[in-house]
Amino acid sequence: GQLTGVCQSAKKDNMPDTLARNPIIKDKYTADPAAFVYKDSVYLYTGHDAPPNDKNYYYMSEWLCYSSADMVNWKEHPSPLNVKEFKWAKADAWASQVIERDGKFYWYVAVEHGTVNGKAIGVAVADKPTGPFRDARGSALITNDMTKQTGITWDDIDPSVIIDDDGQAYLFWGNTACYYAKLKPNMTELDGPIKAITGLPNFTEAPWIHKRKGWYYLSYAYQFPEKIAYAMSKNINGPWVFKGIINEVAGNSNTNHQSIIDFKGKSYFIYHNGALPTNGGSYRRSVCIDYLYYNADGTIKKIQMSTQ
Ligand code: FUB
Repeated sequence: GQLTGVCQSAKKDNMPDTLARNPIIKDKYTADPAAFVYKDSVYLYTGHDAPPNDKNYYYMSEWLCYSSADMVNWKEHPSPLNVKEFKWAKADAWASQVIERDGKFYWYVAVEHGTVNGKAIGVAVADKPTGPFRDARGSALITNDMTKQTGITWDDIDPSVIIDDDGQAYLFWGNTACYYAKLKPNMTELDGPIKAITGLPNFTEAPWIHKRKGWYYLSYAYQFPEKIAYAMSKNINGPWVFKGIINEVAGNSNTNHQSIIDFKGKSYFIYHNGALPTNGGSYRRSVCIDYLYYNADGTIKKIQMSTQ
């Protein structure tokens, strides 16, 4: 597909000074970004908002994949995954995240389950970051009857995955309650109980787990319309210490859904707003990227959104 980005004069390290102008994808509505760095590139996975013209709800049936070597020029790859790939699911290609382990790529996704009432989390696998991805289990990894904290049917959404330095993988997810569990080395089965996390005030959804310089960071959507807040811990099992808001409500979008990465020496905050001029809003969202800066003590400075 045709892509965006402004051409910048390259510096010595070949990284341009500025980012692509937000929103970075202008020919489709994109939501729920999840980025990861593999070899020399960033791979960015998004949902695809596509409701009928006169409808306002989350109508999403496929995920999209983009890559960039400089955070400015983004290449679109053919959609590597559709909700139809999960035979046990019936709809809703909601938020997701991809991670690599031993040369395979695992894509954790939230969908609507076909027979267990409510949302569920599945996992797909591929040999390349651009797919094609195939259902890795033939069944959901997490279903609504496995989590009892909230009484709602949509608390099993927004998976975020990390492989710690000791090789242990963890899955975080949730809406209203934030859950986490260990994953087996095969990345497709839980390895132990599901636990609910405390100490995250106004947790709405969209947990994103990352580790940097010995600190674990758990960022998440706070209140509704959503701001993005975060907590820090020296231990992935907590206790988590709330550190405040890093991003305000993203313009005219009720949701905000962040992804945080380091790439080639800089840190990035990737999120969505509703800034596309044609019908952009809460159900027609657009992925944006701005710089993220850490303080010397590891805390995160407030994001300066370059577009609302
Ligand atoms: O895109 C559908 C839902 O909206 C996601 O799962 C949430 O994080 C919110 O962005």
